[in-house]
Amino acid sequence: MFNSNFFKNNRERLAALLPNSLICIPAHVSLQESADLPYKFRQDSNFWYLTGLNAPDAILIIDTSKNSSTLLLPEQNEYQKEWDGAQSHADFKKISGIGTYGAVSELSNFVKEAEKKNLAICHLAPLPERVEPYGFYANPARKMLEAKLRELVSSPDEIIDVRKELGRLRQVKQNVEIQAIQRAIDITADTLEEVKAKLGDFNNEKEVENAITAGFFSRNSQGHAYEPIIAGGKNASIIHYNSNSEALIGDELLLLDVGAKVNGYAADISRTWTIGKPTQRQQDLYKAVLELQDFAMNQLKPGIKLRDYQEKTENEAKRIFKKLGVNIDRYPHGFSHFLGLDVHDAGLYDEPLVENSVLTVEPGIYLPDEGIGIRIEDNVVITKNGIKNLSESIPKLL
Ligand SMILES: [Mn+2]
Repeated sequence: MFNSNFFKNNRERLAALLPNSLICIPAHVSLQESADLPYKFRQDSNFWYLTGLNAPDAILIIDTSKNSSTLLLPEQNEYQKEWDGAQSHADFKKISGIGTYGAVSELSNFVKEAEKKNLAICHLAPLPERVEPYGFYANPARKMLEAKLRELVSSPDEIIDVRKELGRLRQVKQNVEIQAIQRAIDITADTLEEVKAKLGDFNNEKEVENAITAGFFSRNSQGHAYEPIIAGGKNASIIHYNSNSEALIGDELLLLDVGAKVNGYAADISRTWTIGKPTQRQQDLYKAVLELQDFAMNQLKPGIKLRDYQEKTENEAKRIFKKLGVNIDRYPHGFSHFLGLDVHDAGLYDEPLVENSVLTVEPGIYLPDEGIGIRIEDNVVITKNGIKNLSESIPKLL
C-alpha cells in the first residue's frame, strides 16, 4: 500500500515549499520503560511520513538545493547488533527510497556545508520538556536536535521552524492515506458489530475491551490506534477514562471510543449503547447528541474555520441541552480534530478548512451526577462541497 514513492513524494513536496534549505527531521528516541528494557518504540509521525522507517534515534536530512535526502543513523554497538538486530541500509532504502546514509555524528559536516552554501537551516520546533496541560514529558528527540543545531550554526535565532509546512502536507490526505483510514474504520465497524451482537455476554468493561482487541487483530489491523475507552455508566463522563476495569450494570449506558490502526493510520469511533432497556432520559439525551452531530456535520466544508465551527456548535449544544434541563457553560472538548497517523493529527486549526482533510465529528454530553456519558463520533473527509462520512456504515442505535 505504502511504497517508497509515497515517502519520496512527501519529501519532494516538503522540499518544494522550502527552497535552498537544509531540513533536519529527527526520529523519536527510544525511551526506558524499566531496568534494561525500553518502551515499545513508536516512531514520530513526521519522520515516518517522510521515510516510512521505524528506526529510533535517526535524523533525516533533506538538502532542497539539490533535492537530496540523507539518513543519519546512530552507531550501533555490539550489544545492540546482537540484541536488536543489525540495521541494514538495503532494507531502509527499499522502504524509504533514500540511498545515502551517514552517522548522526556527521550532522556538523552537513550543517557547515549548508552554511557555506547559504542554505536556511530548518527543523521542527520542540514542545516544552513537560507538556501542559497533559502533564507528560515530550519525547526529547526534537529538543536534542535543536540544541545541537544551535551549537553548530552561526546564527541560532535564524533556525526555521517547519511545523506549519509539514502540518499542512499531513493534513491534506492523499488517496492511499484515505484508503488506509477507511480500512481502519471498516475493521472497527466489523468488530463493533460483532461485539454488539453479544453484548449481553459481557460482565465487565475489560471483557468488552478484550473482544475488541481480538477483533482488531483477527482482521489484520495493527491493533488499537490509541488506548481504547470502554466506559460504563458514570465512567463515561471521564473523557479519557481507560482503566476499563469495572463491572457492567444492566440499566447503564456503555460508551466505547475505539479505533483500529492500519498502516499506521487511525480510525477514531465512538458509540454509546444500552446494556439493558434504555430509560426515557437516556433516550432523550442520546437523541440530542445525534441532533447535535447532524448540526456539526452540516457545517463542515472547505473555507470554514474550525474555531467558528466550534463556537457555533457549542451554542447549538447549549440550546439543545437546555431543553433537557442541562445547562452547559463550557463545553469540555473540541467537536472535531484532524485524524491520520496521529489520532489527534497534524493540521492547521486556525486556517480555513481545505478539501481532503480528514476529521472526527464527536459531540457528547457528560453528566456525572446522573451517571450518564454519551458520545457519538464519526470520521469524515472534506469534499468539494461538504463531507463524506467514512463511518456511515456503523449503526447509531442506542
Ligand atoms: Mn476523537
